[in-house]
Amino acid sequence: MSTTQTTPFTATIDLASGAIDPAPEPTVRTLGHMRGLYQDEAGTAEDQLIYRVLEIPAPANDNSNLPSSTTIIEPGRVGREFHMTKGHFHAIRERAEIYVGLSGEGRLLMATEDGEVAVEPMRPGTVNYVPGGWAHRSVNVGDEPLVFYAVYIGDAGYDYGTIEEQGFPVVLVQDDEGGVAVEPNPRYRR
Ligand code: M6P
Ligand code: ZN
Repeated sequence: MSTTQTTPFTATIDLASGAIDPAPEPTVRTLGHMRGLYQDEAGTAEDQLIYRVLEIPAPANDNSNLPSSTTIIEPGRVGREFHMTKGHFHAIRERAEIYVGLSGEGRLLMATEDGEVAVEPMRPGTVNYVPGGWAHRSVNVGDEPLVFYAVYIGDAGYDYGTIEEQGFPVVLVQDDEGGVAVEPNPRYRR
């Protein structure tokens, strides 16, 4: 793949809110966009805001360029489960990704197709490395918005279908004392 020539540019991120200047069109995910991903959706509203993604585009979808984005996950739960992203494998499985925590408290849930699991902390200043082959989902376990910045390879692509069909091996739920518990996902299937 040849290197695509691009022009240098600068964007600005507000570290507290995740807002980007110049402002891109946000990708908005409500509960209605995530049906089937939570364990207990009884009585929930289609328009419950879960998260937004703001992308700083890279000029070409190739393996020489690095698009990046902020994600803002609202605090809250669906049943006992904390608000989270859909989660995905990369369509090109070996493509890696970097997450930088900006605001709030979260967990980065990762899993391989063999069912290996990792749960890493996310808070201001954390740098999470997502190796190739690991599906990734971020989870807001705090009382404030979880804001993080992600950088990925331009041609990585999104495979949401595998997670929609199989789920992650574990779920992150609020326990009876108000803490964070990692429990086996009864609906997980490999
Ligand atoms: C991070 C990156 C993005 C991703 C977003 C939301 O910002 O990994 O590529 O789109 O999180 O996650 P998802 O696409 O799984 O909803
Ligand atoms: Zn990714």
